[in-house]
Amino acid sequence: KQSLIEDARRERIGSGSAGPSAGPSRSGDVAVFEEKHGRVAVSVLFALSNEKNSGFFQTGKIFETFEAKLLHVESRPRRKSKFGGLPDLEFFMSCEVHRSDLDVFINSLKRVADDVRAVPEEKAPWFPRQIKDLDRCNLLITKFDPDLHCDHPGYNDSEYRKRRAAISELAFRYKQGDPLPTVEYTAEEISTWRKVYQQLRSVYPSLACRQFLDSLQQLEDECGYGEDRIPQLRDVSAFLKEKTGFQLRPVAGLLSARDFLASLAFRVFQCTQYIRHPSSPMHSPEPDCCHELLGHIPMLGDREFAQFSQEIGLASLGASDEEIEKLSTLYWFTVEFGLCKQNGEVKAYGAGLLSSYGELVFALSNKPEYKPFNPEETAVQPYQDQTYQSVYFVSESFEDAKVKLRKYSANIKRPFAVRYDSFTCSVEVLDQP
Ligand code: HBI
Ligand code: NLE
Ligand code: FE
Repeated sequence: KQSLIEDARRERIGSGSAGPSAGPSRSGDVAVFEEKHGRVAVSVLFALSNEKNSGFFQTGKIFETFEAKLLHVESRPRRKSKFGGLPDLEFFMSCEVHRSDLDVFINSLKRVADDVRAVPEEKAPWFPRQIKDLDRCNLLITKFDPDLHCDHPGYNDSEYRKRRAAISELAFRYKQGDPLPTVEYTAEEISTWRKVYQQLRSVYPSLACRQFLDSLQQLEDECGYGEDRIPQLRDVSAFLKEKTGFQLRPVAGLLSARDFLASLAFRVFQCTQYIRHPSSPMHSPEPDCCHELLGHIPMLGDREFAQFSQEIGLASLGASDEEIEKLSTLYWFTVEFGLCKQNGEVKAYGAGLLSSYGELVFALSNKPEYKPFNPEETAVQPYQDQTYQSVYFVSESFEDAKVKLRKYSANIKRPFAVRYDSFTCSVEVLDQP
């Protein structure tokens, strides 16, 4: 028995020195469904006869030898053993192993177990399992970069660009669990904030939804919101944590939709900390602290809405690129630009509206087109990210939007289901029945 393990170890060292194998992630009859940083997650099904009890412990040794990190273990009785004793057991194990070890690992299992088999699992993109994995969700997309895009209002303003770079640096250095960085805002930045705040505050009572108004009032009473100072992420994050369990993390700019949505699954909201250019306070095509603090934060303080946001996030984990595109469009027409009915009137709840005086007034002016929110249709509606939307979707209520989204998410094809465990801030991955 010992020699078997020794063989495995030797083979492992041998194949390890050959370097990581390139090419497709399918190895023999084992489906690989995740890959990042040289480790892959595999699901293996095998059977062990119960005549000799040692089989299970031998497979255990193999997992140990290959430093396999177990993700899931299950067993079930298979059939009565030939000798009429205890039934044989069938095992299902998911684990992470080094990519270069995969073949040898499987071959080693085949020597001690019967019917080592593939679990019909499709390859799914990597996704974070624990809140600290969000440190790896940092793919920025350069869409409205003041350094690269000549129509960005800050393109010709070198002071502005320097400031943006310095604030971005804080986000690049941030690791999950660090205290949130504070920014000493300049008088000019505060003056931009003041303009934005005053203009918007005057129209909120007639145009914003009830949940937003309630939450903003609390932020003004308890969290230092007001026109004279730009709230710090640290204070706001502590406020939200108490209200809905959401917390903030700093981000340097627009993230890939996949990374951005993934953080929502953990009730983490990625927030920019710089402010828009002073030349265009009433609308900015990119997120900035006005957008996060005025548009998103009050909504994230509402329990129902927080849950809606997290559910979009959970639905995105491991989804295909096409599904991510649809979820991100759904996010766009709800969380960013959504309208909802309240007491017979239509109100704004989307953050992109609640942070842009120009678009907020436009969206509720009866000029654009309005459609009822319906995930299948909304998910494929082309959208506008440079200027105002030409169509807005109206939900009956958050509850209604949540129920519809849940139905939609349940139809997304994934070879597994996910469940968030709030005690450990981690995502459990379950096999789809
Ligand atoms: N990144 N920082 C940041 N903020 C957003 O609001 C944001 C993003 N990346 C993608 C994105 N929004 C949209 O694609 C959503 O529709 C997901
Ligand atoms: N247009 C919004 C604003 O001006 O605040 C920002 C939208 C970010 C998606
Ligand atoms: Fe946003």
